[in-house]
Amino acid sequence: MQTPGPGQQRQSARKKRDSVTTGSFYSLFESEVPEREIIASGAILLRRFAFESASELMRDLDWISAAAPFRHMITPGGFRMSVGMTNCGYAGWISDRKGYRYDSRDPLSGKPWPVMPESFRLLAHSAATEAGYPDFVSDACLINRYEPGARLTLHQDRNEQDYTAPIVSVSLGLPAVFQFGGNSRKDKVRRFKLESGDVVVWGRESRLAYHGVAALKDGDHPLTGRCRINLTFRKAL
Ligand code: MD3
Ligand code: FE
Repeated sequence: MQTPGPGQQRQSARKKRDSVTTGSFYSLFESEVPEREIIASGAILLRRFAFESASELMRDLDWISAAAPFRHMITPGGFRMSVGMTNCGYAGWISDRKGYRYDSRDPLSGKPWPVMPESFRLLAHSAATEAGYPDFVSDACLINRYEPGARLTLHQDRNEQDYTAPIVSVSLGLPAVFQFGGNSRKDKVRRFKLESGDVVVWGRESRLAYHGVAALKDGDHPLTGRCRINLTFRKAL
């Protein structure tokens, strides 16, 4: 038998959970919590897609952050970002007084970023496949750590070479309010709650949409403690 991918594990676990926690009565409400929601054209939310892989992702994150610690980068304008960041893969996103860009090395150590673990690669690939991007190969994973009060102001992700590739994001730990606008900064912003295990695939018409994260509310999560972790998988090179 083939080893199930994270998506398959999730589906069987979800069926099991639903058969235990929902009976015929609650199944009436299943349509209100769809596991797959199109939030904009090109943007697909896969609720709890990474739920079963979450503890393995967190274990792999431990050795990544031991080799390349979370740090608060400085924006070109001289501000310290409230979100702590690190990277793994062939390239990592960095910011300093000189600008935003990808670099194959961690500026703190001068060494290449940690290798992208197999757990990360498999999850990103299976989510992208589920969302209609079976050819997605990510060469960079930016890892964001939000502590209470940390936020990310509205921005576009434009430092990647190829906008035809989607970005896959994985939320772990405390919930966050995600702000999603349009392709112009003036477009109205919609808000979504992203919870632990939620995966969103952002491609095509949504690839250059403005987005941000509201200040993280304090809390305590069994997986991460008092923080939220977000993994964003990109094709940067
Ligand atoms: C929509 N991170 O790292 S992930 C970022 O939760 C970033 O840490 C947020 O925005 C976070 O750049 C949001 C969701 C996300 C990522 C990339 C996108 C949404 C996107 C690119 C285009 C459109
Ligand atoms: Fe972004």
